[in-house]
Amino acid sequence: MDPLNPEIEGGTDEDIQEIVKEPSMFKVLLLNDDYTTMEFVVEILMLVFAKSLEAATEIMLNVHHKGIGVCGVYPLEVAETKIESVHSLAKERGFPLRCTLEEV
Ligand code: TYC
Repeated sequence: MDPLNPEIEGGTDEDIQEIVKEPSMFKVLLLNDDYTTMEFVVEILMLVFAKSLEAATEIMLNVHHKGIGVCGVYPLEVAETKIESVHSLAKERGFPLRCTLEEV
């Protein structure tokens, strides 16, 4: 089956559906820990996820109380790049802050 010509090349309905589907989106999830400062988490949310001070504070407090929370929803490569930025900035500052992703 030629992915560029699924109908002509005899692709199944499933093949065709897969090809025309919107790209998958991924939630970036922030994890709580006992060592990263609240100020640093807010800074990260503003810098990496373009949140306002108010939105960043709300997300940070939600993660602090519940253990996990959503920073945003992005295509895979964008989500992965944001996670790398978080981990590298946290490492630079000596914080164990972690985040992960989950398909929507
Ligand atoms: N629990 C941290 C503290 O009390 C703050 C914190 C919030 C850490 C959110 C990580 O994703 C996090 N200093």
